[in-house]
Amino acid sequence: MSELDTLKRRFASADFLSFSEKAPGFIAIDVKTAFSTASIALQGAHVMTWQPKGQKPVIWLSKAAKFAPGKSIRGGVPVCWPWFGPHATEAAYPGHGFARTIPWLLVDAWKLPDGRVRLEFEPVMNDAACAMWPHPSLVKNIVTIGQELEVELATTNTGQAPFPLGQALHTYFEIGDINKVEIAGLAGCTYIDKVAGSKRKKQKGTVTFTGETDRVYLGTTGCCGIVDPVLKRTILITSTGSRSTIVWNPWQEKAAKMGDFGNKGEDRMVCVETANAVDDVITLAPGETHRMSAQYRVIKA
Ligand code: TA6
Repeated sequence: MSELDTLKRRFASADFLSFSEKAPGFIAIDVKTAFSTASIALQGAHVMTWQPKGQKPVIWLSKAAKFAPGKSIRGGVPVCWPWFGPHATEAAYPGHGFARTIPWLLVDAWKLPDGRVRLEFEPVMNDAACAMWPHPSLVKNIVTIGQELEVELATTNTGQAPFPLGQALHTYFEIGDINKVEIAGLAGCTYIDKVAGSKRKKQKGTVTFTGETDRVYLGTTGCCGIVDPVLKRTILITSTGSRSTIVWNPWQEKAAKMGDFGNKGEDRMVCVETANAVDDVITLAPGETHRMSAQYRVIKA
């Protein structure tokens, strides 16, 4: 029996789930709740879309996204784990870790008493992943879909030695116009400006966009907002277990080089990523579990 048929059979009673293939062997899970709809790729336990009823999509997915085993999806909520950015010592290792490009299993899915739907995923650690990550560990991605979207990464050190843990929920948000949005809540934070030679600067006021923007904010407090005057809404982002926030828009030239943003897709997206990166990388002691979560909610601007 195929993996798709196995999933359909196992979750046949879950009337809030349906399964399909976006491409051969590339399984997507569609979730319908009383509050919103969402879709999640099994590869990477990758939330691709989330749209509350009465709202435009909140999570952006490129119209030119590629759905192929081992290829990261442009958009959604990529899981960057167990490192963020380039590997500390191995240049040949994939940027942002391997979690987003390996298969994951849907280990459970259920409806909460309040009508939200919760799905729990675990990765299938193949030989390549184990070779890059020699630390005994478990990781779960727990996605809760309702009037809000919540994504939580839980990592447990099951070994006898501590290890460094870098991670990010590399979330792409749908906006009306990158030239007009502002990000509030990061004022006063130190950030690494990756388009200015990784110089450390201090954020003054809100973040606005006039060109390629790639910043790692450090020691962030866990709450910021994307103020969007075009879509007349604010997307509130609250997080737990995270001390870094990355803000990214590639702008036209870099987006064109990446080739999977579609026609001016970069004008309609901004990444605000909940993370632990650079100075904020975690050292996870044996037996310890670290949880990092992000919650997204739309309020009228
Ligand atoms: O989070 C920002 C960033 O690190 C940028 O530097 C850029 O590389 C972006 O991630 C996209 O990375 P990806 O591997 O998904 O193309």
